[in-house]
Amino acid sequence: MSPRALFVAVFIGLSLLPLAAQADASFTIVGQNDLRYSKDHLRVAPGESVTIKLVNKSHLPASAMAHNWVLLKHSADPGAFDDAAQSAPANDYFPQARADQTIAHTGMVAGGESDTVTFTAPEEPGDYIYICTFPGHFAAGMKGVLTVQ
Ligand SMILES: [Cu+2]
Repeated sequence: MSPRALFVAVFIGLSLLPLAAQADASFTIVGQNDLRYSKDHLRVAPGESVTIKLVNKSHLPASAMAHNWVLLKHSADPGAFDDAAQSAPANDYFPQARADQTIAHTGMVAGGESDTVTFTAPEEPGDYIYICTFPGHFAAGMKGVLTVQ
């Protein structure tokens, strides 16, 4: 590569960096003892790279107050998915047999801990539901909507 071609390549690369940075969406969501996500509505662009950091700020033991974040496909029934999750305590309440109904999920996070997941937003615009599958939490309202538009 000639010095001039190298210069042009580097220039183009640098000029694309801000675009790449803008194309990423990053959210920190906190769960505590109130069985709510601190953010119950997220907005992203189709095909965008999305990073979710779930932080559990509860001081209760993990057996009493852990949280996860599970983003469901449109094909999934949230209630049925949550029912199935209750049968999977050994897998942190994530029903592996229904993994194909999810777009992304974090691990189950105990108080004082966090987990991060990065995924590609669906290309199909619409509202996608996310839920916490720790026993009782979804039923109590620990859910939210990720809007792709
Ligand atoms: Cu929870």
